[in-house]
Amino acid sequence: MPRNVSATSDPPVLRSAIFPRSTIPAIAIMAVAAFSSLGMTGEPPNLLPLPLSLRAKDHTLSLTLHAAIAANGKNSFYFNGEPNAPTLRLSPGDQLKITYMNDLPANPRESCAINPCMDMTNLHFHGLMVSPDPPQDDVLSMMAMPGQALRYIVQIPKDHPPGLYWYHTHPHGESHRQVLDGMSGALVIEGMESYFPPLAGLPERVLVVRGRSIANDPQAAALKHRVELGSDVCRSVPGTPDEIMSLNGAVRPEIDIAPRQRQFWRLVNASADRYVDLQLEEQTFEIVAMDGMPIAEHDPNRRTRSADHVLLPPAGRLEAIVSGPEAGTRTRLISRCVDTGPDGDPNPAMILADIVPGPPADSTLTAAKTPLKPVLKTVDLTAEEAAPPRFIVTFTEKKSDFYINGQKFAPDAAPMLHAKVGTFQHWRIVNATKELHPMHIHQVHFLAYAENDKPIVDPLWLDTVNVPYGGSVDVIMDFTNAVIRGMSVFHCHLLNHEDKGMMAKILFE
Ligand SMILES: [Cu+2]
Repeated sequence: MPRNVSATSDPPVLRSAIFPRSTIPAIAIMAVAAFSSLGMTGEPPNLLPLPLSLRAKDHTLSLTLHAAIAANGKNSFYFNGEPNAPTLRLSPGDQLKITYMNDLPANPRESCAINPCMDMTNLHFHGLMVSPDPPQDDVLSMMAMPGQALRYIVQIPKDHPPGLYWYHTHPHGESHRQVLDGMSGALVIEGMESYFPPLAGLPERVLVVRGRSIANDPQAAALKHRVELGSDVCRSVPGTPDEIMSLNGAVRPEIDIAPRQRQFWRLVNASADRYVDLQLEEQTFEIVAMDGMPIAEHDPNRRTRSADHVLLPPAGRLEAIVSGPEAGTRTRLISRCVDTGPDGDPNPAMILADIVPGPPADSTLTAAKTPLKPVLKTVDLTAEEAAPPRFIVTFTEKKSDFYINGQKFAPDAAPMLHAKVGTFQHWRIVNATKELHPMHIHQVHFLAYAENDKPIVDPLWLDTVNVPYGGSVDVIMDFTNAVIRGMSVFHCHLLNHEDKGMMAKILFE
Protein backbone atom coordinates (compact mmCIF):
# COMPACT_ATOMS: atom_id res chain seq x y z
CA MET A 1 0.00 0.00 0.00
CA PRO A 2 1.65 3.28 -1.05
CA ARG A 3 1.23 5.28 2.13
CA ASN A 4 2.65 8.39 0.53
CA VAL A 5 -0.59 8.72 -1.44
CA SER A 6 -1.62 10.71 1.62
CA ALA A 7 -0.17 13.69 -0.20
CA THR A 8 -3.31 13.56 -2.32
CA SER A 9 -5.52 15.45 0.11
CA ASP A 10 -7.98 17.77 -1.57
CA PRO A 11 -8.00 21.36 -0.24
CA PRO A 12 -5.41 21.69 2.50
CA VAL A 13 -7.27 21.22 5.73
CA LEU A 14 -5.78 21.15 9.18
CA ARG A 15 -4.88 17.77 10.55
CA SER A 16 -5.87 16.93 14.02
CA ALA A 17 -7.21 14.51 16.48
CA ILE A 18 -10.36 15.48 18.36
CA PHE A 19 -10.17 18.76 20.27
CA PRO A 20 -11.85 19.42 23.57
CA ARG A 21 -14.73 21.75 22.84
CA SER A 22 -13.73 23.97 25.73
CA THR A 23 -10.62 25.05 23.84
CA ILE A 24 -12.59 26.42 20.88
CA PRO A 25 -12.80 30.23 20.90
CA ALA A 26 -16.10 31.82 19.90
CA ILE A 27 -15.15 32.17 16.28
CA ALA A 28 -11.90 30.42 15.84
CA ILE A 29 -9.71 28.54 13.52
CA MET A 30 -8.79 25.21 15.00
CA ALA A 31 -5.15 24.88 15.89
CA VAL A 32 -2.98 22.40 14.08
CA ALA A 33 -2.35 19.27 16.08
CA ALA A 34 1.22 18.25 16.24
CA PHE A 35 1.65 14.63 15.36
CA SER A 36 4.95 13.38 16.62
CA SER A 37 4.59 9.67 16.15
CA LEU A 38 5.60 8.21 12.84
CA GLY A 39 3.79 5.35 11.20
CA MET A 40 5.30 1.89 11.02
CA THR A 41 6.86 2.71 7.67
CA GLY A 42 8.63 5.72 9.13
CA GLU A 43 6.32 8.11 7.30
CA PRO A 44 3.92 10.45 9.06
CA PRO A 45 0.55 8.79 9.55
CA ASN A 46 -2.20 9.93 7.20
CA LEU A 47 -4.36 11.23 10.05
CA LEU A 48 -7.92 12.29 9.44
CA PRO A 49 -7.89 16.02 8.66
CA LEU A 50 -10.16 18.23 10.72
CA PRO A 51 -11.97 21.01 8.87
CA LEU A 52 -11.98 24.50 10.29
CA SER A 53 -14.85 25.06 12.67
CA LEU A 54 -16.68 28.38 13.04
CA ARG A 55 -19.06 29.02 15.90
CA ALA A 56 -21.79 31.62 16.28
CA LYS A 57 -21.02 34.43 18.75
CA ASP A 58 -23.77 36.50 20.32
CA HIS A 59 -26.29 34.45 18.30
CA THR A 60 -24.71 35.37 14.96
CA LEU A 61 -22.22 33.61 12.74
CA SER A 62 -20.85 36.00 10.09
CA LEU A 63 -18.36 35.00 7.46
CA THR A 64 -17.24 35.72 3.93
CA LEU A 65 -16.92 32.75 1.64
CA HIS A 66 -15.45 32.87 -1.86
CA ALA A 67 -15.89 30.62 -4.88
CA ALA A 68 -12.61 30.44 -6.76
CA ILE A 69 -10.33 28.15 -8.72
CA ALA A 70 -7.95 26.08 -6.58
CA ALA A 71 -4.38 25.20 -7.51
CA ASN A 72 -5.59 21.87 -8.91
CA GLY A 73 -7.78 23.75 -11.41
CA LYS A 74 -11.03 22.74 -9.69
CA ASN A 75 -13.78 24.96 -8.30
CA SER A 76 -13.43 25.46 -4.56
CA PHE A 77 -14.73 27.39 -1.60
CA TYR A 78 -12.16 29.76 -0.13
CA PHE A 79 -12.19 31.03 3.42
CA ASN A 80 -9.57 33.43 4.81
CA GLY A 81 -7.56 33.08 1.62
CA GLU A 82 -7.32 29.29 1.83
CA PRO A 83 -9.24 26.67 -0.13
CA ASN A 84 -11.48 25.55 2.70
CA ALA A 85 -15.06 24.75 3.60
CA PRO A 86 -15.40 25.48 7.32
CA THR A 87 -17.85 23.56 9.49
CA LEU A 88 -20.51 26.07 10.56
CA ARG A 89 -21.85 25.62 14.11
CA LEU A 90 -25.00 27.39 15.25
CA SER A 91 -27.70 26.96 17.84
CA PRO A 92 -31.47 27.21 17.39
CA GLY A 93 -32.40 30.90 17.30
CA ASP A 94 -29.04 31.96 15.79
CA GLN A 95 -28.53 33.88 12.57
CA LEU A 96 -26.16 32.82 9.80
CA LYS A 97 -24.78 35.69 7.72
CA ILE A 98 -22.68 34.76 4.71
CA THR A 99 -21.29 37.09 2.10
CA TYR A 100 -20.64 34.78 -0.82
CA MET A 101 -18.33 36.18 -3.49
CA ASN A 102 -18.09 34.58 -6.88
CA ASP A 103 -14.42 34.85 -7.89
CA LEU A 104 -14.70 32.13 -10.53
CA PRO A 105 -13.40 33.13 -13.97
CA ALA A 106 -15.79 34.57 -16.54
CA ASN A 107 -14.29 32.13 -19.05
CA PRO A 108 -14.70 28.75 -17.37
CA ARG A 109 -12.15 26.02 -17.94
CA GLU A 110 -14.32 23.10 -16.86
CA SER A 111 -17.25 21.32 -18.47
CA CYS A 112 -20.73 21.10 -16.98
CA ALA A 113 -23.77 18.85 -17.33
CA ILE A 114 -25.29 21.51 -19.54
CA ASN A 115 -22.40 22.93 -21.53
CA PRO A 116 -20.91 25.44 -21.47
CA CYS A 117 -20.41 26.21 -17.78
CA MET A 118 -21.17 29.82 -16.94
CA ASP A 119 -19.48 29.56 -13.53
CA MET A 120 -22.54 30.94 -11.81
CA THR A 121 -22.97 29.89 -8.20
CA ASN A 122 -25.07 30.14 -5.04
CA LEU A 123 -25.60 28.30 -1.75
CA HIS A 124 -28.12 25.76 -0.50
CA PHE A 125 -28.39 24.94 3.21
CA HIS A 126 -29.39 21.32 2.80
CA GLY A 127 -32.10 20.17 5.19
CA LEU A 128 -32.39 23.36 7.25
CA MET A 129 -36.00 24.15 8.09
CA VAL A 130 -35.77 27.81 7.14
CA SER A 131 -37.44 30.13 4.66
CA PRO A 132 -36.94 29.39 0.93
CA ASP A 133 -37.26 33.11 0.19
CA PRO A 134 -34.26 35.41 -0.32
CA PRO A 135 -31.99 36.15 1.50
CA GLN A 136 -32.34 32.68 3.05
CA ASP A 137 -32.36 29.19 1.47
CA ASP A 138 -33.27 30.36 -2.05
CA VAL A 139 -31.61 28.57 -4.99
CA LEU A 140 -33.89 30.01 -7.67
CA SER A 141 -33.60 33.78 -7.64
CA MET A 142 -30.28 34.11 -5.78
CA MET A 143 -27.50 33.51 -8.29
CA ALA A 144 -24.07 35.12 -8.55
CA MET A 145 -22.36 35.39 -11.91
CA PRO A 146 -18.54 35.75 -11.88
CA GLY A 147 -17.65 38.99 -10.11
CA GLN A 148 -20.97 39.18 -8.23
CA ALA A 149 -21.74 38.60 -4.54
CA LEU A 150 -24.72 37.21 -2.62
CA ARG A 151 -25.63 38.13 0.93
CA TYR A 152 -27.36 35.40 2.90
CA ILE A 153 -29.09 36.06 6.21
CA VAL A 154 -30.52 32.76 7.41
CA GLN A 155 -32.60 32.77 10.58
CA ILE A 156 -32.49 29.42 12.37
CA PRO A 157 -35.87 29.06 14.14
CA LYS A 158 -35.82 28.75 17.92
CA ASP A 159 -37.55 25.36 17.69
CA HIS A 160 -35.20 23.99 14.98
CA PRO A 161 -34.08 20.45 15.89
CA PRO A 162 -30.37 19.89 16.49
CA GLY A 163 -28.43 17.84 13.98
CA LEU A 164 -25.97 17.60 11.11
CA TYR A 165 -26.81 19.59 8.00
CA TRP A 166 -24.60 20.73 5.16
CA TYR A 167 -24.19 23.47 2.61
CA HIS A 168 -23.31 23.17 -1.05
CA THR A 169 -23.69 25.11 -4.27
CA HIS A 170 -26.90 24.70 -6.27
CA PRO A 171 -26.79 26.51 -9.66
CA HIS A 172 -29.02 24.55 -12.03
CA GLY A 173 -26.86 23.01 -14.77
CA GLU A 174 -23.60 23.42 -12.84
CA SER A 175 -24.37 21.81 -9.46
CA HIS A 176 -22.76 18.50 -10.33
CA ARG A 177 -19.49 20.04 -11.48
CA GLN A 178 -19.17 22.28 -8.43
CA VAL A 179 -20.12 19.67 -5.81
CA LEU A 180 -17.93 17.00 -7.44
CA ASP A 181 -15.08 19.52 -7.23
CA GLY A 182 -15.72 19.68 -3.48
CA MET A 183 -17.87 22.80 -2.95
CA SER A 184 -19.56 21.52 0.20
CA GLY A 185 -19.21 21.80 3.96
CA ALA A 186 -20.81 20.60 7.19
CA LEU A 187 -23.28 22.64 9.24
CA VAL A 188 -24.15 21.62 12.80
CA ILE A 189 -27.17 22.79 14.76
CA GLU A 190 -26.09 22.31 18.37
CA GLY A 191 -27.97 20.57 21.16
CA MET A 192 -28.23 16.90 20.16
CA GLU A 193 -27.36 15.91 23.75
CA SER A 194 -30.62 17.50 24.90
CA TYR A 195 -32.49 14.97 22.77
CA PHE A 196 -30.20 12.10 23.72
CA PRO A 197 -28.45 12.82 27.07
CA PRO A 198 -25.96 9.89 26.89
CA LEU A 199 -24.14 11.93 24.21
CA ALA A 200 -22.98 14.47 26.78
CA GLY A 201 -19.28 13.92 27.40
CA LEU A 202 -18.58 11.94 24.24
CA PRO A 203 -15.88 13.04 21.80
CA GLU A 204 -17.39 14.15 18.51
CA ARG A 205 -16.14 13.82 14.96
CA VAL A 206 -17.55 15.56 11.90
CA LEU A 207 -16.86 13.47 8.80
CA VAL A 208 -17.45 14.80 5.29
CA VAL A 209 -17.44 12.14 2.57
CA ARG A 210 -16.82 13.57 -0.89
CA GLY A 211 -16.59 11.89 -4.25
CA ARG A 212 -13.49 12.72 -6.20
CA SER A 213 -13.18 12.27 -9.93
CA ILE A 214 -10.15 10.27 -11.02
CA ALA A 215 -11.08 10.39 -14.69
CA ASN A 216 -8.08 12.52 -15.74
CA ASP A 217 -5.97 12.01 -12.65
CA PRO A 218 -2.39 10.84 -13.30
CA GLN A 219 -2.55 9.10 -9.90
CA ALA A 220 -5.79 7.29 -10.74
CA ALA A 221 -4.33 3.78 -10.52
CA ALA A 222 -2.64 4.40 -7.15
CA LEU A 223 -5.74 6.08 -5.72
CA LYS A 224 -8.00 3.26 -6.86
CA HIS A 225 -5.64 0.71 -5.41
CA ARG A 226 -5.53 2.59 -2.10
CA VAL A 227 -9.29 2.41 -1.53
CA GLU A 228 -9.91 -0.95 -3.19
CA LEU A 229 -11.85 -3.57 -1.27
CA GLY A 230 -11.85 -7.21 -2.20
CA SER A 231 -14.95 -8.95 -3.45
CA ASP A 232 -15.23 -10.66 -0.06
CA VAL A 233 -17.37 -7.76 1.14
CA CYS A 234 -20.00 -7.83 -1.56
CA ARG A 235 -20.36 -8.92 -5.12
CA SER A 236 -18.47 -6.93 -7.70
CA VAL A 237 -20.30 -4.35 -9.73
CA PRO A 238 -19.46 -4.19 -13.43
CA GLY A 239 -17.74 -1.14 -14.79
CA THR A 240 -14.71 0.83 -13.71
CA PRO A 241 -15.36 3.51 -11.11
CA ASP A 242 -14.41 7.00 -12.22
CA GLU A 243 -14.68 8.34 -8.68
CA ILE A 244 -13.21 7.46 -5.32
CA MET A 245 -14.38 8.69 -1.93
CA SER A 246 -12.42 11.00 0.35
CA LEU A 247 -12.98 11.72 4.05
CA ASN A 248 -12.50 15.34 5.15
CA GLY A 249 -10.46 15.77 1.99
CA ALA A 250 -8.09 12.83 2.52
CA VAL A 251 -8.03 9.53 0.72
CA ARG A 252 -8.24 6.65 3.21
CA PRO A 253 -6.99 8.52 6.29
CA GLU A 254 -6.46 6.95 9.71
CA ILE A 255 -8.99 7.61 12.45
CA ASP A 256 -7.52 6.98 15.88
CA ILE A 257 -9.76 5.83 18.68
CA ALA A 258 -8.98 4.30 22.05
CA PRO A 259 -10.05 0.68 22.58
CA ARG A 260 -13.76 0.57 23.38
CA GLN A 261 -13.99 4.35 23.64
CA ARG A 262 -17.39 5.62 22.63
CA GLN A 263 -17.42 8.54 20.16
CA PHE A 264 -20.18 10.47 18.43
CA TRP A 265 -19.67 10.44 14.67
CA ARG A 266 -21.57 12.84 12.44
CA LEU A 267 -21.12 11.89 8.81
CA VAL A 268 -22.47 13.53 5.66
CA ASN A 269 -22.38 11.98 2.21
CA ALA A 270 -21.42 15.15 0.31
CA SER A 271 -20.71 13.33 -2.94
CA ALA A 272 -22.32 14.68 -6.09
CA ASP A 273 -23.62 11.35 -7.32
CA ARG A 274 -22.43 8.34 -5.30
CA TYR A 275 -24.10 6.25 -2.63
CA VAL A 276 -22.27 4.95 0.42
CA ASP A 277 -23.35 1.90 2.39
CA LEU A 278 -21.39 2.58 5.56
CA GLN A 279 -20.01 -0.17 7.71
CA LEU A 280 -17.57 -0.02 10.60
CA GLU A 281 -16.01 -3.46 10.62
CA GLU A 282 -16.91 -5.58 13.66
CA GLN A 283 -19.03 -2.75 15.10
CA THR A 284 -22.59 -1.55 14.96
CA PHE A 285 -23.83 2.00 14.65
CA GLU A 286 -26.03 3.24 17.49
CA ILE A 287 -27.97 5.71 15.37
CA VAL A 288 -29.09 8.91 17.08
CA ALA A 289 -30.20 10.93 14.05
CA MET A 290 -30.65 10.57 10.32
CA ASP A 291 -30.60 13.50 7.88
CA GLY A 292 -30.16 15.80 10.89
CA MET A 293 -33.39 14.69 12.52
CA PRO A 294 -33.00 13.27 16.05
CA ILE A 295 -34.89 9.98 16.25
CA ALA A 296 -36.04 11.14 19.72
CA GLU A 297 -38.08 13.97 18.19
CA HIS A 298 -40.67 11.55 16.83
CA ASP A 299 -39.96 8.55 19.05
CA PRO A 300 -39.01 9.74 22.56
CA ASN A 301 -39.49 6.25 23.99
CA ARG A 302 -36.89 4.66 21.68
CA ARG A 303 -34.29 7.26 20.89
CA THR A 304 -31.76 5.19 18.93
CA ARG A 305 -31.62 2.48 16.31
CA SER A 306 -28.91 -0.11 15.86
CA ALA A 307 -27.54 -1.13 12.47
CA ASP A 308 -24.57 -3.08 11.07
CA HIS A 309 -24.49 -0.90 7.97
CA VAL A 310 -26.34 2.18 6.77
CA LEU A 311 -27.12 3.15 3.19
CA LEU A 312 -26.64 6.88 2.71
CA PRO A 313 -27.72 8.33 -0.61
CA PRO A 314 -25.92 11.44 -1.84
CA ALA A 315 -26.78 14.22 0.69
CA GLY A 316 -27.77 11.78 3.45
CA ARG A 317 -26.40 12.13 6.98
CA LEU A 318 -25.73 9.56 9.69
CA GLU A 319 -25.19 10.54 13.34
CA ALA A 320 -24.28 7.58 15.48
CA ILE A 321 -22.33 6.45 18.51
CA VAL A 322 -19.46 4.12 17.66
CA SER A 323 -16.98 2.25 19.85
CA GLY A 324 -13.26 1.74 19.37
CA PRO A 325 -12.23 -1.83 18.51
CA GLU A 326 -10.63 -4.14 21.05
CA ALA A 327 -7.02 -3.35 21.96
CA GLY A 328 -4.56 -4.42 19.29
CA THR A 329 -7.21 -4.65 16.57
CA ARG A 330 -7.24 -2.56 13.41
CA THR A 331 -10.52 -2.22 11.59
CA ARG A 332 -11.82 -0.11 8.73
CA LEU A 333 -14.65 2.22 7.88
CA ILE A 334 -15.86 1.01 4.53
CA SER A 335 -18.61 1.55 2.03
CA ARG A 336 -20.15 -1.68 0.81
CA CYS A 337 -20.93 -1.90 -2.87
CA VAL A 338 -24.28 -0.51 -3.97
CA ASP A 339 -26.25 -1.99 -6.85
CA THR A 340 -27.41 1.19 -8.58
CA GLY A 341 -29.28 -0.70 -11.30
CA PRO A 342 -28.64 -1.70 -14.94
CA ASP A 343 -28.43 1.96 -16.03
CA GLY A 344 -26.68 3.20 -12.87
CA ASP A 345 -23.06 4.26 -12.39
CA PRO A 346 -20.68 1.75 -10.81
CA ASN A 347 -20.73 2.15 -7.03
CA PRO A 348 -18.21 -0.46 -5.82
CA ALA A 349 -17.10 -1.26 -2.28
CA MET A 350 -14.40 1.07 -1.01
CA ILE A 351 -12.25 1.69 2.06
CA LEU A 352 -12.99 5.12 3.54
CA ALA A 353 -10.64 5.05 6.54
CA ASP A 354 -8.46 2.83 8.72
CA ILE A 355 -9.44 2.72 12.37
CA VAL A 356 -6.28 2.62 14.47
CA PRO A 357 -5.74 2.53 18.24
CA GLY A 358 -5.04 5.89 19.81
CA PRO A 359 -5.08 7.59 23.18
CA PRO A 360 -8.54 8.33 24.57
CA ALA A 361 -9.84 11.53 22.99
CA ASP A 362 -11.05 14.28 25.29
CA SER A 363 -14.73 14.83 25.75
CA THR A 364 -16.18 17.43 23.44
CA LEU A 365 -19.92 17.12 23.73
CA THR A 366 -20.40 18.74 27.09
CA ALA A 367 -24.00 19.40 27.95
CA ALA A 368 -25.06 22.93 27.03
CA LYS A 369 -25.46 25.45 29.86
CA THR A 370 -29.05 25.95 28.80
CA PRO A 371 -30.14 22.65 27.34
CA LEU A 372 -32.69 22.71 24.56
CA LYS A 373 -36.18 21.74 25.48
CA PRO A 374 -36.85 18.92 23.02
CA VAL A 375 -39.72 19.68 20.65
CA LEU A 376 -41.55 16.39 20.30
CA LYS A 377 -43.69 15.60 17.27
CA THR A 378 -45.42 12.39 18.15
CA VAL A 379 -48.30 12.82 15.71
CA ASP A 380 -50.53 9.99 14.52
CA LEU A 381 -50.17 9.79 10.74
CA THR A 382 -51.84 6.43 10.12
CA ALA A 383 -54.92 7.93 8.45
CA GLU A 384 -52.78 9.96 6.03
CA GLU A 385 -50.61 6.91 5.33
CA ALA A 386 -53.66 4.84 4.46
CA ALA A 387 -55.20 7.53 2.24
CA PRO A 388 -54.36 7.63 -1.48
CA PRO A 389 -51.32 9.76 -2.34
CA ARG A 390 -52.07 13.45 -2.72
CA PHE A 391 -49.19 13.80 -5.15
CA ILE A 392 -47.17 11.34 -7.22
CA VAL A 393 -43.61 12.13 -8.31
CA THR A 394 -42.51 9.97 -11.25
CA PHE A 395 -38.87 9.86 -12.30
CA THR A 396 -38.19 9.00 -15.94
CA GLU A 397 -35.20 9.36 -18.23
CA LYS A 398 -34.36 9.20 -21.90
CA LYS A 399 -30.74 9.11 -23.06
CA SER A 400 -29.23 12.08 -21.23
CA ASP A 401 -32.48 13.84 -20.36
CA PHE A 402 -34.13 13.45 -16.97
CA TYR A 403 -37.74 14.20 -16.06
CA ILE A 404 -40.18 14.57 -13.19
CA ASN A 405 -43.73 13.80 -14.28
CA GLY A 406 -42.66 14.13 -17.91
CA GLN A 407 -41.20 17.61 -17.46
CA LYS A 408 -37.64 18.85 -17.51
CA PHE A 409 -36.86 21.64 -15.08
CA ALA A 410 -36.75 25.14 -16.52
CA PRO A 411 -35.74 28.15 -14.41
CA ASP A 412 -38.76 30.11 -15.65
CA ALA A 413 -41.27 27.26 -15.19
CA ALA A 414 -44.38 27.65 -13.07
CA PRO A 415 -44.54 25.55 -9.88
CA MET A 416 -45.49 21.94 -10.56
CA LEU A 417 -47.67 22.07 -7.47
CA HIS A 418 -48.88 24.24 -4.62
CA ALA A 419 -48.67 22.84 -1.09
CA LYS A 420 -50.77 24.15 1.73
CA VAL A 421 -48.72 25.13 4.77
CA GLY A 422 -50.10 23.42 7.86
CA THR A 423 -50.66 19.95 6.41
CA PHE A 424 -49.12 16.50 6.38
CA GLN A 425 -49.29 15.01 2.88
CA HIS A 426 -48.89 11.49 1.57
CA TRP A 427 -46.67 11.51 -1.52
CA ARG A 428 -45.61 8.56 -3.61
CA ILE A 429 -42.25 8.68 -5.39
CA VAL A 430 -42.18 6.33 -8.39
CA ASN A 431 -38.91 5.41 -10.08
CA ALA A 432 -39.77 4.31 -13.61
CA THR A 433 -36.12 3.97 -14.66
CA LYS A 434 -33.44 1.29 -14.44
CA GLU A 435 -31.26 3.08 -11.92
CA LEU A 436 -31.50 4.41 -8.38
CA HIS A 437 -32.48 8.02 -7.74
CA PRO A 438 -32.42 9.78 -4.35
CA MET A 439 -35.36 12.19 -3.92
CA HIS A 440 -34.76 15.38 -1.95
CA ILE A 441 -37.11 18.23 -1.11
CA HIS A 442 -35.72 21.51 0.17
CA GLN A 443 -36.51 22.68 3.74
CA VAL A 444 -38.86 19.76 4.48
CA HIS A 445 -38.43 16.43 6.26
CA PHE A 446 -40.69 13.49 5.53
CA LEU A 447 -41.46 10.09 7.02
CA ALA A 448 -40.48 7.36 4.55
CA TYR A 449 -42.84 4.56 5.62
CA ALA A 450 -43.24 2.17 2.67
CA GLU A 451 -40.96 0.87 -0.06
CA ASN A 452 -42.35 -1.01 -3.05
CA ASP A 453 -45.75 -0.98 -1.30
CA LYS A 454 -44.36 -2.81 1.74
CA PRO A 455 -44.22 -1.09 5.15
CA ILE A 456 -40.71 -0.08 6.22
CA VAL A 457 -39.79 -1.49 9.62
CA ASP A 458 -38.76 1.37 11.91
CA PRO A 459 -39.46 4.16 9.42
CA LEU A 460 -37.39 7.34 9.78
CA TRP A 461 -37.79 11.04 9.05
CA LEU A 462 -35.47 12.05 6.22
CA ASP A 463 -34.88 14.85 3.74
CA THR A 464 -33.36 12.61 1.07
CA VAL A 465 -34.60 9.11 0.32
CA ASN A 466 -33.37 6.41 -2.00
CA VAL A 467 -36.02 5.26 -4.50
CA PRO A 468 -35.41 1.71 -5.76
CA TYR A 469 -35.25 1.27 -9.53
CA GLY A 470 -38.51 0.10 -10.99
CA GLY A 471 -40.04 0.73 -7.57
CA SER A 472 -41.54 3.32 -5.28
CA VAL A 473 -41.37 4.93 -1.87
CA ASP A 474 -44.32 6.35 0.08
CA VAL A 475 -43.67 9.29 2.37
CA ILE A 476 -45.55 11.71 4.58
CA MET A 477 -44.40 15.26 3.90
CA ASP A 478 -44.38 17.57 6.91
CA PHE A 479 -45.64 20.91 5.57
CA THR A 480 -46.69 22.14 9.02
CA ASN A 481 -43.83 24.58 9.60
CA ALA A 482 -45.15 28.14 9.17
CA VAL A 483 -41.63 29.44 8.46
CA ILE A 484 -41.41 27.39 5.25
CA ARG A 485 -43.46 29.48 2.87
CA GLY A 486 -42.58 30.50 -0.69
CA MET A 487 -41.14 29.00 -3.88
CA SER A 488 -38.93 25.96 -3.47
CA VAL A 489 -37.83 22.81 -5.28
CA PHE A 490 -37.63 19.03 -5.04
CA HIS A 491 -35.24 16.98 -7.15
CA CYS A 492 -33.06 13.96 -7.69
CA HIS A 493 -29.86 14.33 -5.64
CA LEU A 494 -27.70 12.68 -8.25
CA LEU A 495 -26.74 16.21 -9.22
CA ASN A 496 -25.95 15.25 -12.78
CA HIS A 497 -29.63 14.29 -13.12
CA GLU A 498 -30.82 17.45 -11.37
CA ASP A 499 -28.70 19.53 -13.76
CA LYS A 500 -30.24 17.69 -16.70
CA GLY A 501 -33.81 18.34 -15.68
CA MET A 502 -34.87 16.08 -12.78
CA MET A 503 -36.11 18.94 -10.58
CA ALA A 504 -39.43 20.75 -10.15
CA LYS A 505 -40.75 23.75 -8.28
CA ILE A 506 -43.19 23.63 -5.39
CA LEU A 507 -44.91 26.67 -3.91
CA PHE A 508 -45.53 26.45 -0.16
CA GLU A 509 -48.48 28.75 0.56
CU1 LIG B 1 -31.56 10.76 -10.42
